[in-house]
Amino acid sequence: MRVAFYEPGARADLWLQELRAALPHALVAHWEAGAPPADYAVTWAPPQQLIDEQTGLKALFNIGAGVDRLLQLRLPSHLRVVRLDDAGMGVQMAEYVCHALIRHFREFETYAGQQLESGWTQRPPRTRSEFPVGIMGLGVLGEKVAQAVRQFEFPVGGWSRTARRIDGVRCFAGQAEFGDFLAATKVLVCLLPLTADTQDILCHASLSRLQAGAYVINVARGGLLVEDDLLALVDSGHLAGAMLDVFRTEPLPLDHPFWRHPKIQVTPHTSAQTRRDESIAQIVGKINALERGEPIAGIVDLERGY
Ligand code: NDP
Ligand code: OXD
Repeated sequence: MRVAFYEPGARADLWLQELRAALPHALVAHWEAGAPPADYAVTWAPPQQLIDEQTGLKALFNIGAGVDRLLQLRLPSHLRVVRLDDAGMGVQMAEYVCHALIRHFREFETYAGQQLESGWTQRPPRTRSEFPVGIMGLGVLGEKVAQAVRQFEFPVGGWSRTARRIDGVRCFAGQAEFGDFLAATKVLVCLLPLTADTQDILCHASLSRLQAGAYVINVARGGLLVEDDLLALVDSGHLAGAMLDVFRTEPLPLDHPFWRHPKIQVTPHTSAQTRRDESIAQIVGKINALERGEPIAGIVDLERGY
């Protein structure tokens, strides 16, 4: 069996070394133009040429949960694209979102400001029922985040494309229930994939339907959020602020107003990093399952875009 590996980052050699160790009977090689036909490809941000040349792939594994970038390429409709299914990212997302939520709810930013001036003033306690959390996207990561947020006894809602049932989560689905979902949300967490249907979904029209003083946490993709609309709504006071991990342009340009905005926190696309060990274990497990003719999870619907 041949496996073609492509990853433009600095850690490509480590991936290759560990993939080889996990697939001792396979020939695992860095993909290069003109490479022999492979049975599987394991890639992040591959070039179009890899897709065009490797026409006999049984599956192409994306080293990430989001496939928006991959789906910008011209892919044959029969190509089986497999994305990462949690692989250690769920717990990181839960950490990040709970941190952002609690930092906002408990006003830790205010205390950090006070400390700079040796201030000692307790803020009055806030009530959880006044901070309902709404999670856009109840997939692998969204559901994990919903469960983590529930542990802190916030009311939790969620919105997905098709109807879902999750214990303790008020579920909304589809366009018909989008308005009700927004109106029921004070802390919005975005965990949607970036697709033709979700591009720019966080815009003036939707964000202004959130409860007054709402807070936005975007950990999915920058293309979901219209950044100027968010800024305008924070500056008008309708939104209390935002914690953002993903941006329309990454790295965030040095002159971007988010850097210096007192009500916006930014992190460098780090809310859930790909864990090499867990990802390789998952990918190798799936290659072995496919070789045995068994079904696998995480196959992307190319038409739907996720
Ligand atoms: P999943 O595919 O498991 O879940 C996607 C969810 O979004 C599903 O609940 C789906 O609905 C819902 N959805 C999709 N389209 C729509 C729509 N048009 N309207 C309403 N709901 C919709 O994805 P994951 O949970 O694994 O990952 C989510 C995203 O998180 C990734 O696509 C990626 O972009 C991002 N991500 C970001 C990372 C970071 O470091 N910042 C790290 C990892 C992922 P349904 O259930 O009905 O299918
Ligand atoms: C992913 C990411 O999609 O890291 O996995 O953003």
